[in-house]
Amino acid sequence: PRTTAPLATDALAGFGAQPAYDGPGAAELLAWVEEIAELTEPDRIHWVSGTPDEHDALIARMVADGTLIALDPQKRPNSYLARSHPGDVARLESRTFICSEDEEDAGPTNNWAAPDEMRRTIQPLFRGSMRGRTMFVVPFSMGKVGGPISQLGVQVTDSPYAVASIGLMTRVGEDVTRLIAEGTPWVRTVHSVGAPLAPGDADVAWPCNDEKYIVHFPDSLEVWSYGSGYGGNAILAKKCYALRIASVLGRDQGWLAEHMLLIRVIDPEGRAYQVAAAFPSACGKTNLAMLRPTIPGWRVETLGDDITWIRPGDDGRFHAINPEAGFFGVAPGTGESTNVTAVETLWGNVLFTNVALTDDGDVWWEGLTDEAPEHLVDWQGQDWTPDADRPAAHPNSRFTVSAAQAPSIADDWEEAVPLDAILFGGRRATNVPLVVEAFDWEHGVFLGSTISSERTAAAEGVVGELRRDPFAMMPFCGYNMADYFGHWLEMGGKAERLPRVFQVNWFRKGADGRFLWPGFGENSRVIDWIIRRLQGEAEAVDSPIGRLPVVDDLNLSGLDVPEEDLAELFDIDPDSWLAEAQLTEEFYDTFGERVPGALRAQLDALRDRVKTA
Ligand code: GTP
Ligand code: SPV
Ligand code: MN
Repeated sequence: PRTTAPLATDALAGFGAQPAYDGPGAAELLAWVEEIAELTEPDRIHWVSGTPDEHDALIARMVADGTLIALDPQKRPNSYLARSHPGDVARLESRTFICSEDEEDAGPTNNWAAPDEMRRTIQPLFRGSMRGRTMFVVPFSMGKVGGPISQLGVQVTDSPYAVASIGLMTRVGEDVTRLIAEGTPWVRTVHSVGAPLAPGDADVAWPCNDEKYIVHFPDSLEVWSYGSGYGGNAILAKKCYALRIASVLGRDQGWLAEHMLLIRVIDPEGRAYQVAAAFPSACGKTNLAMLRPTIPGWRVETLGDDITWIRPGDDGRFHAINPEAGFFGVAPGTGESTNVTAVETLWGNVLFTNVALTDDGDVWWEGLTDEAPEHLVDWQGQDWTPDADRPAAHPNSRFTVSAAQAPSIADDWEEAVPLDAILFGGRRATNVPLVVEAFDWEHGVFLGSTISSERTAAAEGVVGELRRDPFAMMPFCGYNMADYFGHWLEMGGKAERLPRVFQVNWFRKGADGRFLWPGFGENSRVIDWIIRRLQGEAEAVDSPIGRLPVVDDLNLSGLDVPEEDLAELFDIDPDSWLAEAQLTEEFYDTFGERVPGALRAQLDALRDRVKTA
């Protein structure tokens, strides 16, 4: 028999009571929660209030039951390690579905099933899936509560790890429930790890199910996720809502939901510019968001590191917010020499997943320090020494931490900011130069639509394999990507002063396989050129693929990049670009007639420029 009475026996005692709100939306919310509980049959319902005390109690319970390992509070206060099931470490694009009424609306890049059919498939999985567990009801806001660009949602979940993560990544609280009760629209999201417990069953540290479904119903604004506890599959406010569902809202309402970081760049004269950048998963957004410039006088403030919502404003400009409240960042490669801001952000209050544990109760991952400790417990709980032939931390191990904790966070990071530039990038060993500027908005949209990038560990698949990832949104666009390209073109008519568009690539390699560009803090030299372009103070030369810097105009002082590497970083090989154009044509063809004519024309124009160069 289900009870809403608080448990008397554990750390969560005294938390979880149903809030009492009146209003047109209250009954609807209650009815929905009741309906999900009828289906999933939890032992108990806990309404999350979002207070710090409740968060602490939740963490205490997870430490007590073995879900989390507490780190040494002297070394890293209030910080914890979760080790996932070895098969539940990343997003699962093959198990992600966009169930629009019309298959064409999902497009060829998404898995699709008819909504009714998918409901028939997943209903039996959710039936009784929360038995023996607590169902948490988590009201959240993306963007500050009540903000002009913000959106609300509720996640029900049987994963306390997901609840704690949502608490760090979004704004959770009763003020959200109150807005919902008053009638503010909200998105329904349901999550179950798919591991019901029979009476007397012992639980495991990371419950999940071999069968996994991450399902979106864009027409009814719902997300249903089953079987996985991993961030992108379980924190439904993030990729499922803030990108897949929100991109559909953006299409219908005239705005953009993008896989972009958001920063403020301040030049030596104190002039500030806001820049958003779309790079695919594990391709450098968090790092650029926390950039510490190596060139004197420049500063970067962090506004967001993964998702940006953009709306046309009354002033003829685009305005952007970071809808999240935390960072769910890639751990490997994060160290003093690459991202010191992240290292400082992680001083405490962090939820780590799948990193290694040191013998003195702290964490470690590849790249945190140059040398690995002599002994570690790896992400799967096994003894590890530096001569092991496997990494100590999973390549997609992550940290979850409140954004406010970054020393680089802008004072006004919760407010909307006008957008001056948009960057598109990817992980490209060849062809794509360090930086190139679009000729205009339409060409910029073309650049975004042609982005390819080498696969990373952030999702399942072969790491390193080149694949298309237009606008870094391939796994996140909730509708037909050709329509999405069209939406971007249309957005160009919605502001008088559009952001300028650039393409960047920190990952070009020499024939010997080493990165030609030092990256990280040195990327400030590219940002410097981009900002000076906005100011009309830097030169560019037209090339077949866009405007390139005059190399002498890049600030390279104090940097040891050999001449020939620099030349290679900007080399435009006509044959490779014709081959690239051919691949783009084949990619466009997968969408058939739906690709906007303006982009086909851009492709023709690119070929003409390459041939006549
Ligand atoms: P998601 O959270 O998956 O969306 O990833 P992200 O785009 O925020 O990627 P992140 O900044 O976490 O970087 C991923 C990996 O790329 C890390 O291992 C970084 O160390 C590495 N990286 C980031 N910037 C650079 C760079 O400028 N050069 C090189 N060589 N590597 C970089
Ligand atoms: C990504 O994969 O792009 C991430 C991590 O930012 S996740 O939230 O898991 O999608
Ligand atoms: Mn991401």
